[in-house]
Amino acid sequence: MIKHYYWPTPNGHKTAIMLEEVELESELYPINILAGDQFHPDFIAISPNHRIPTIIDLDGPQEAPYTVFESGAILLYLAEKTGKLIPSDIAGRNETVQWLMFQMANVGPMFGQNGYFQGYCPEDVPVAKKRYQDISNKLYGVMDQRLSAVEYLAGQDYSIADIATYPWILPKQREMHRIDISEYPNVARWCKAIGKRPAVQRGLNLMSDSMKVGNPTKETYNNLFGPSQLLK
Ligand SMILES: N[C@@H](CCC(=O)N[C@@H](CS)C(=O)NCC(=O)O)C(=O)O
Repeated sequence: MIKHYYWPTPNGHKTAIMLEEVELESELYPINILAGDQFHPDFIAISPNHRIPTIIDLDGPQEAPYTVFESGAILLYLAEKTGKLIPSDIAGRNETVQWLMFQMANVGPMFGQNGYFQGYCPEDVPVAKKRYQDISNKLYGVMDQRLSAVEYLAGQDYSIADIATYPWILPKQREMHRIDISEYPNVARWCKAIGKRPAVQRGLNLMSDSMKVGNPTKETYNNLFGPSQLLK
């Protein structure tokens, strides 16, 4: 049984999709990051950087509960636990880890900054908007090039690298990041194929009505981007 600490955001979607794909039994623990649930000491005890997603595997290694935070680490852990969605040969495994790291180190943080400056920053900062939009387009270009040669990010098979990346490419994200997908036909093809998977659709549906930031209130803004973030 996996305890799943979750809120329906791009990083949260990754583990929701993964749990559906590998068909592990899970129990949902919503952490409302708009309301500040992530700062509760009980949550920080399992997720020191107060971020969702986080899991506790009640049937962990050494037959004891085992906690994992950071979405990339969770995907790897669940893939290795189940033997699914990551190849077992060294080259195939490393190809998958490489594109997973590409998402964790580039797509997530840079698209996140893009979204902040396009959608939430209380000041208009054109230089930051341009910088992060340019970097986002550049990363789309890298993925498009890769997907012109292979079916999925890690090669010919669907893997945790795709699960990590797909939630950041959804139409809602592209709109916020000011991305024109028609400039990236291979990413568009890949996106369409992944969106057809029933497990992906079920994962994306999990609490799909709850992440409506819209125009954040002062409290919501503070919890997501303001002084609360500094834990002081
Ligand atoms: N690198 C982390 C990022 C996770 C992350 O930023 N989660 C956001 C939601 S998408 C969150 O929990 N925000 C609450 C907060 O920052 O306090 C991961 O991939 O797990």
